[in-house]
Amino acid sequence: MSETNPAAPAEVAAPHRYTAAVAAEIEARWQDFWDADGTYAAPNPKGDLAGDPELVAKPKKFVMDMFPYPSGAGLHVGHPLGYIATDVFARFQRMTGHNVLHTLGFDAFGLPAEQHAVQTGEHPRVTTEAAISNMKSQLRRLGLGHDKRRSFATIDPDYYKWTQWIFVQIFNSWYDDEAKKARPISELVARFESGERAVPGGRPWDALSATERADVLGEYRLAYASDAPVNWCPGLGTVLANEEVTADGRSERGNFPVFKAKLRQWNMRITAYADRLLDDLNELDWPEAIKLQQRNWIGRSEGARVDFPVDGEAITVFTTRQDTLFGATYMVLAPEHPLVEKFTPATWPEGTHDVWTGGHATPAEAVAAYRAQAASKSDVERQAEAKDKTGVFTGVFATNPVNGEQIPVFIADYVLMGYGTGAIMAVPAHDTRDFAFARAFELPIRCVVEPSDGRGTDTSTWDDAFVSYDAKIVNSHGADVSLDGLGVAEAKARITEWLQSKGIGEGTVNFRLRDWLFSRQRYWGEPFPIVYDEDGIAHSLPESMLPLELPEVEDYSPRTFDPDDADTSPETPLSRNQDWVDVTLDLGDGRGPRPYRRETNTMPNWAGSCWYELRYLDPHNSEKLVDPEIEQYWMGPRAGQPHGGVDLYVGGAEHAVLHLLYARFWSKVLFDLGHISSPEPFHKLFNQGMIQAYVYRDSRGFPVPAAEIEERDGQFFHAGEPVKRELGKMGKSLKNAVTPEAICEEYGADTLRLYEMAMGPLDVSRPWDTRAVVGQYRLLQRLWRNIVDEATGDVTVVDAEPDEATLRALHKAIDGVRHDLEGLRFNTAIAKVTELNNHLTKTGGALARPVAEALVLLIAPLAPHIAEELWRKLGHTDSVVHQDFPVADPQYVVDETVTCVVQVKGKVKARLEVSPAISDDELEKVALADEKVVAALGGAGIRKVIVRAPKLVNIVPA
Ligand code: ANZ
Repeated sequence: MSETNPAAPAEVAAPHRYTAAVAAEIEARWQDFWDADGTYAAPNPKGDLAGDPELVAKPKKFVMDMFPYPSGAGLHVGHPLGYIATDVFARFQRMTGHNVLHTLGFDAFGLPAEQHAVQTGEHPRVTTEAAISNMKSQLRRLGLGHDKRRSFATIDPDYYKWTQWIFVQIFNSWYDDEAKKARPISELVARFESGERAVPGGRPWDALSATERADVLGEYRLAYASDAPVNWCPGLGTVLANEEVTADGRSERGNFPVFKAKLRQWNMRITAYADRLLDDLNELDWPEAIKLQQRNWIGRSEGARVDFPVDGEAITVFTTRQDTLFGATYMVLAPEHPLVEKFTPATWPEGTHDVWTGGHATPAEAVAAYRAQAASKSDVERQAEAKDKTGVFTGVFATNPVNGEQIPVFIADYVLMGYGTGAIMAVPAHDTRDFAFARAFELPIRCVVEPSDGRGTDTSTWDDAFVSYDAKIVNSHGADVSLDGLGVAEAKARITEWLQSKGIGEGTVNFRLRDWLFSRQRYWGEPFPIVYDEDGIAHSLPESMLPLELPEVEDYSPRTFDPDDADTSPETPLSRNQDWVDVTLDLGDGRGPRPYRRETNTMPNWAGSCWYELRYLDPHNSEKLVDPEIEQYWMGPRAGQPHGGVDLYVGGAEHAVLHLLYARFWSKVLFDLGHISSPEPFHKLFNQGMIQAYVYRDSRGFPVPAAEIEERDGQFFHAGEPVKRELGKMGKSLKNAVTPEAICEEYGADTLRLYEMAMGPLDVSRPWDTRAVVGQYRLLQRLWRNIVDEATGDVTVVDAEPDEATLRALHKAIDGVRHDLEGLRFNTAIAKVTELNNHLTKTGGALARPVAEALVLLIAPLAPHIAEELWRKLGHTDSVVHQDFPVADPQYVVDETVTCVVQVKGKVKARLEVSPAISDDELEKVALADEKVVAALGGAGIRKVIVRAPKLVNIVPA
């Protein structure tokens, strides 16, 4: 580190007190120094960021924040909570012998800038870059120790070149179910060519046309285009991922209706990784709540597929309760199920109940009417438990394979096309929804699981289904299989075996997870590195053509439509740029220059955050995504982290399933293809709480500016009028935003940092209270005063040995703060520093140098500017940032003494005050030398001494 001491502070008005003005001067000066010095540069083992080999040889720590979207509104004090926390932790790690990588980039593709562009015609890059630079200067003021050489934004073509490159890798690979990993698609082609693997459809590979081959490969590629039903939001003019649609079937953003529509869209085959995404969670150090959300999202269900014959076809159902097959009294298909069209007979068959027809003259009419009605509802609406069950009979009966019974087939919207097989066998006695449906449609309800709650097996007396996994099967025997008397698990096993032996079913695992819809009809996103040839076949661009940059356009908006008009389809902003769309390229595939049409969708804004941790490692590499040696150094698997990954990742709990699942998926693909050594991106995850704020509302319920509130006798007033106070979010719209600048101006950044860290445990949400900030300011003032003479500005410390009481206070603080910082308990760490500082203030007099120095080092991770300043004042020439964090001397940490009982011949003869750390030998010596013990022994010899340090000595005289 540099030896230079930056210029001394400008003269401040005497006395030399720590004031906001002093803080401002110190902070700006050290921030400049750190930048110029490269204090936070983390060296790589090689490449352009190679550096200090001694630092590289240390154990690494990669400490990372979820990177921000650069909002034009700038930061309020709630935003940097996590950034300060990771900074404190990173600083502590630097001081405890680690090479620490800590930086921050920007997740900069996003809708607000695009919407602004749509409204004003200003290029989103312009507003985004302005927002980034504003945010950078706001963050700089907080003294965050970032390695700025490693920062980037996802909109930088140098960055999204690699996002596109990763897309190409994913497009050009398939999931080998046998090897359980992704492999290059060329290997699959080779297997088809050689006949090692049968081509679906049965024809030899050679016999297929180019289009047919492309179609076959499309069924395997990990990134593929399909016509699957998607969430189309005419009001936004774009399709949305399931995760972006609210529980009531509207767009999360904008609250427009969302419809199911069949559109050709790119998807990522994340479902291929469902099992690995589940299994590998076990090795991660993540909050259990987040792991649980991922597990539920992936939704693994073990069950069976069973075929029910109908008219020479078969309806395949997915069930998790194959043990209840004998209780299946009807079937239900999702209204969209393709078999529905095949079945529907011309007239209602014999045995049709009136209630089944919905009052329609023919099955075709009934089905058409019901389908139209179902199409207007969201999946969530359709699945709602409480809702009345609706449906209609299709006019056909299927055969229950276990007992040959003819059971009616319905369509009903409580069965979803997108889950399982889109068809169920209904067991009304043991499934709540089936029970409600059966009651409404007068269908038989047959008990096949013996109720354990005393209600009996006569279902006509039941009010609801009997649902249990821990009961006996009854009424379940057919011609050649019986389940009677078995428990649920045994019955499942038995019937699955039977189904398999008959070739009419098999055990299977079903996942709730769907493939990830990856296209957006947007301008401000990464263009797809995909072109279509004259046959409409998709080709990926060679690496030499990346990055494929966004074209300049006149109009940034996707076409939006009447929000309620489902019969519309997307028109993307890129599609209107003929020069960019229609190109002649030589893709280097031996086919020479040819005309192509570019893909005109863009990637969703999750893409850029799927792999950014990797780019921090080697941000300027133009040859590779990341150099393997560098990736291994920072991310590779090691003891306790079998899947490698970032050592600490801090962010909000709202990213439980989207970003965190997508990033894990990309890591696994890149790992399988050999590009990285870490199959998991984030080893340890921590969710910080939110900083909330009081919202004040006037009599009409409108928020009034929080800064203008007066408090009198516990009542709140604005402009003389009483207002109501509640706890809410902080933000401009609620007129309660407090900016970090305002607090920095009043107290300094160190005070702000301390206050945010002291407010409560990091994972708990807490209300902001500007009036309480001054408490941390006072701590820093007292700390300063304990070291600096306020009259002269001179350091007051003396070269002396501290007294015993001070040593105890100091080492207890050191011990506690060390543990607290390691465990992210910053609030209690601050409490311990405060306690020590109070002790020193109370003792009075000049501090002994070792105490002053330790105090400064203790606070350095939390309040780095004042620590750096005091460290220099104490005469040091190098930065406090890379000093060793103090280590407690155990002799001062333990409680001062414990009482030891000394017995002679079983009787207590003395009580000694000894150190709890005393050894057996030493205690024996002390006890034998004690006056009372000597007297009790009366000169007799000693046969035996039993010592149980530190509490007991038992002496047996000869
Ligand atoms: C018969 C049965 C009997 C069922 C019983 C449940 C209880 P999970 O655990 O969430 O995977 N199901 C299957 N596909 C469906 C679809 N597309 N739409 C709506 N429901 C569907 O749920 C699996 C169960 O949900 C399956 O097991 C099926 O009903 C239903 F006493 O089959 B079950």
